[in-house]
Amino acid sequence: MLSPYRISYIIDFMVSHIRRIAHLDMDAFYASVELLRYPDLRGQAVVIGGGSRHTPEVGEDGQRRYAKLRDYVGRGVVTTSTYEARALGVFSAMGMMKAAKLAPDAVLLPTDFESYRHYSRLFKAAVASIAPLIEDRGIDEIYIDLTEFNDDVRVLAQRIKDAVRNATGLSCSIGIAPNKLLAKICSELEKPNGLTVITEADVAPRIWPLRASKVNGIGPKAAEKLAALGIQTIGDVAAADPALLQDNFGRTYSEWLMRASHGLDERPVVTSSETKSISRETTFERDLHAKLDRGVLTPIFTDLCVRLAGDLQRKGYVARTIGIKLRFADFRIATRDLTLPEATDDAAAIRQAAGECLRRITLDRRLRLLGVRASALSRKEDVANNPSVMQGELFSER
Ligand code: TTP
Ligand code: MG
Ligand code: MG
Repeated sequence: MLSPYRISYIIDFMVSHIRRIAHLDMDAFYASVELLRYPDLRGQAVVIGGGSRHTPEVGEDGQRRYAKLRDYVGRGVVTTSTYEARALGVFSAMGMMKAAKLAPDAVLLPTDFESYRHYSRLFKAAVASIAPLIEDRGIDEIYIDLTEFNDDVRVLAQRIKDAVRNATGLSCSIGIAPNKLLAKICSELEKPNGLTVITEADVAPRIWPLRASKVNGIGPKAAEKLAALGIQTIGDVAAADPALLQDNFGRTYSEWLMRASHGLDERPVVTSSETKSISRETTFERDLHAKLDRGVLTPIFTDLCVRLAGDLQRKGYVARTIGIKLRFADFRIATRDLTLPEATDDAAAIRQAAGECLRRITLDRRLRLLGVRASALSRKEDVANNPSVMQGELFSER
C-alpha cells in the first residue's frame, strides 16, 4: 500500500526536476593528513588525539620513534583513527585508555589543527575548480550540487575524487543522491575511497535496513528513544505509526522523521557566503605569561567573550562551537574548540567553554595574542522555531 509519504514523494517527483546532490567526506581525515607527513606509518593502526608530548622524536640512529598507545596515561579521547585501528575497535570519541586496551601497539600522534585546516582549504579549492556549487559543512565535508552537469554522474564524481587526490594526496568518499539527506548517508556506504550513487528506488533496499542513527538529524538521544519504542532501522521509522511518533517526539520532529525515513529532503545546497564564524581577538601590548600575568590576562579573556556574545546577539546568531586561538611569542599558533550541547549567545556560557578550551593547551611560553571564536552558527529565530536545531540533532554533521 502507498503511504501518504510515498504519494507525497511521487508528487514531488512529478512537479520538480530531480536534483543530483553529492556529499563528499574525506577518509579518516586527520589521520590521513598525518600519514602524508609520516608515510612510514601507512598500513598501521594509528590514533590521533595525543598532545605535544606525543610528537615523534628522531633518535641518534636517525630513526623516528613514535609514542605507542599502550604508554598513554590521561583522560584524553581519540580524535580519529586509521582504518587499521578501527579494525581493532578504536573509533573517534573513545577514551584513550580504553583504546589502549584494544590496540596497545597502535601509534599515537598529536593533533595539528593548522595542518588539517590547510588540507581542508586545498581539497575544497580542488572541488570548486570542477563544481563550484559547494556548501561547506565543516573541516572534512561538503555538499556539491551537480544537477546542472550533463556528464555521467559517476564520471563526474571520479573526476572530483581525482582532483582531490592530485591536490592533497588524500582520498575521499562521495555519495550522490537526489537530496542532501540521502547523499550524506550514501557517502558512508562504501568508505573509504567510496563512490556511491543512489536513486529514489534504492531507498527501500539500501537505506531502510540501516540503523536510524545513520540519518543526520537523528542524534543519540532520539535514537535511544526510538529504540525504546522498538524502532531500530530507518525502515522501522518509515513503517512506524505516525501518531506514536507524534506522541513521543512532538509534531515538528515526528513529521520530519517520517519524511526523512522516506528519503525526502528539500533543503537546498547553500552556497552563499552566509557568516560561518564570528571572532574577536587581541594582540597584547607586551607578550604575557599565562601564569605570571594571570591578573592581566583573565579580564582580557573575559572581555573578549563578552564582546563576542555581543556580536552574536547583534547579528542574531547563536553558536554551537566555541574556540580559542593563541599565538605564542615564537609566533606558533594553538587552537582548540568545543562543541556545546546547545547553541548559545550567552557571554557566561561562551566564557566557560573558552576556559575549557584554554585548559587543553600547555601554556609554557609567553603569549602574543588571544582570540575567541564562535562557529557552527544558526540564526536565533530558526532555533526558536525548531528546537531540534538547538539540540544539535538536525545539523550534527562534522
Ligand atoms: P569524520 O569525517 O567523522 O571522520 P574521519 O574523516 O576521521 O573518518 P571517516 O573516513 O569515517 O570520514 O570527521 C572528520 C574529522 O573530524 C576527523 O578526522 C577528526 C575530527 N573529529 C573529531 O575531532 N571528533 C569526533 O568525534 C569525530 C567523529 C571527528
Ligand atoms: Mg571524514
Ligand atoms: Mg566528516
